[in-house]
Amino acid sequence: MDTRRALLDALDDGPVSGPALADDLDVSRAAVWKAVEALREEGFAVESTPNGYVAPDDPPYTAAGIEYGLNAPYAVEFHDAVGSTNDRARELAADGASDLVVVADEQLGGRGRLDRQWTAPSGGVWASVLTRPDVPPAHAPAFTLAVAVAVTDACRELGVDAYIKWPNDVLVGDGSPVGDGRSGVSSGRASDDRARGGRKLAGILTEMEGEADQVSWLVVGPGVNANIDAEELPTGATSLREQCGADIDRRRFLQRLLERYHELTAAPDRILPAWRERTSTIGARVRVDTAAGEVHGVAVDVEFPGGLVVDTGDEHVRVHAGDCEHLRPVGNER
Ligand code: BT5
Repeated sequence: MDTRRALLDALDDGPVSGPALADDLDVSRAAVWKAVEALREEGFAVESTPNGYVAPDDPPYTAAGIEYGLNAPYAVEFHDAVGSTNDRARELAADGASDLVVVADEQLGGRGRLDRQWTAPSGGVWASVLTRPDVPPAHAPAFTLAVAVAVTDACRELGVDAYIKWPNDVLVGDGSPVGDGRSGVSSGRASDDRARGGRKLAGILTEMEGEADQVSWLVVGPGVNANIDAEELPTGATSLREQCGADIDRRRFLQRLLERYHELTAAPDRILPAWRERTSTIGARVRVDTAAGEVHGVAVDVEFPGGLVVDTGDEHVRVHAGDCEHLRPVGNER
């Protein structure tokens, strides 16, 4: 572990004596001091007190702030603005990096699936997690499901009633009558919401490279509309600011998301059961656009590593990728 991260971890446990940390890490006192100075330059205002160095009360949303107190083994690279965090993570993957999260306040060229645009103004949680899991490429969809669960749980901790639409959307509101006070749905958008089965709070873009039987690198990129006005987003989208009526602590939110993602990917058996509990797709009448054509029917299950099982009335069809539309509000079924 490098001195910077060791220092951040030590600060999380209370005041840190520079000389003691130097001894613990077997580095010079000057190296510890340099690490302290570097954190301060990053905006992480380490205080010097008679008991030693102390972390700031209100850590910033920066690399140091996100790594501080993070209970997951990822280093963070933070950008005020970047083209796409997934593109940056792919560059780092090509250089051999791993266990790294690229985070940006704003993306100038955010991407959705199939080269669609992703609107990513300042204030969002735009992140790409780069790992090299020891699994075959066919298992990659399970990582999308895992991060969808992680995003959903982080939103629910804020009191937002988020749920997952297969395969990669996190939505709010299920088309319940407008004015029920549950979803913050504005009347102008109600019919849209019903058609879509909710308003989109987050999306996920997963990309990878691999050999026949082994993933080389995997980038899972959640994008969450956090402290953004809905007017800045495409129609049908919502944000945590809108849902909560106030700005959220993006640092804490991203930490929870990353911790949950790490927890689930370390115990892959838990991913599917957790996903099933948080989705509105199972039980819904759906239309899925796939490369091979449209599939209509009732979604009955999700199977490892992430395929949707659709009962068409004649047979059970397994869909591995595609855009899914809920044709009927799921309302009470959820
Ligand atoms: C997705 O694609 O939902 C995946 C989005 C992934 C974004 C993250 S941000 C961090 C990382 N870096 C990246 O460059 N990307 C990832 P898809 O299912 O194809 O949905 C795209 C569609 O969602 C667009 O065509 C719009 O209709 C809509 N959309 C665009 N921006 C949106 C936003 N901010 N919120 C909600 N919907 C949006």
